[in-house]
Amino acid sequence: MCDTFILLKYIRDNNIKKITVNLDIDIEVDDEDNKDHDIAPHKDNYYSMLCFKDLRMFAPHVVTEIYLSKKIENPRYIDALKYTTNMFCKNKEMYKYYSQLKTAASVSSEHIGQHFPNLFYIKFHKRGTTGDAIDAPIFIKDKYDKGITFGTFDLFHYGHNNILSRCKNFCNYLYIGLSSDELNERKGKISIDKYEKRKEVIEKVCYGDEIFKEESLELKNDYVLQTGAEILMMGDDWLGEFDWISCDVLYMERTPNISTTLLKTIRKIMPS
Ligand code: C2G
Repeated sequence: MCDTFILLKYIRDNNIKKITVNLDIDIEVDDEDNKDHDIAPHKDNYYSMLCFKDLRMFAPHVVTEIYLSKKIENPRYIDALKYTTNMFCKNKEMYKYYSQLKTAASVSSEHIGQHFPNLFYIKFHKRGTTGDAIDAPIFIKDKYDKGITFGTFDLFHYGHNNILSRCKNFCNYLYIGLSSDELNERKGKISIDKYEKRKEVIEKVCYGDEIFKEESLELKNDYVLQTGAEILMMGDDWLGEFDWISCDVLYMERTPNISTTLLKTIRKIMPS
């Protein structure tokens, strides 16, 4: 398979389907009965993208995921970004590129109200990062079975809530590695809320199926192996940091304008 393609995941007849749009040549569809329908292969790139738009018109909001193997340079393809919910990038450089594009779009009056998909960088374990990787059925059929995430979750806020709920969306069973007070001290980030209090709060939000103590950053891979997690999920402040871990790793956008640091500052200025 060519290394330059877009993968779309969409829903039709209550079933999740996928289309691979090869940017250079044609379109491949994952099932026989769709082949001669509205997404038949075209030689021309432009028509390939038209097919994508047609699909969106037939059933709005059904194109849920797009996976890019290559940065889109052609403005005609950039249009495709308007028609999807989640966009997965193949490497962190591509992620940074689209992240900047998104930030620029959000502040430019020209782009007010313009939709831009949620961005992700996914590092596939073992499957490499070439075009073949996307043929693995991970995002296509189901959620991952077991997922894992880590954090301090001090002064729990809606940014934490967001990431945990999104992590839970990607897996059936979510492990949360909650950093120990000793680990925080070693990192020079003494938490206001101590371990038991932080754990209690996380239990209340109910996204995690199992919470355990993270004693060391270096043990991440051991935790992954012990739990059998197939995907590690983190915010993009950790972009690329855990690519070495032996499971798929997904980085997602942080919630803007909120952080524990900000809350600590507010507490200092306005002690209760
Ligand atoms: N986060 C977010 N949006 C925010 C703030 C945080 O999405 N506005 C995410 C972070 O990216 C992280 C998770 O919430 O994935 C937990 O953040 P922290 O509590 O700050 O924990 P952190 O110090 O990043 O993790 O092995 C990692 C360690 O346990 C520390």
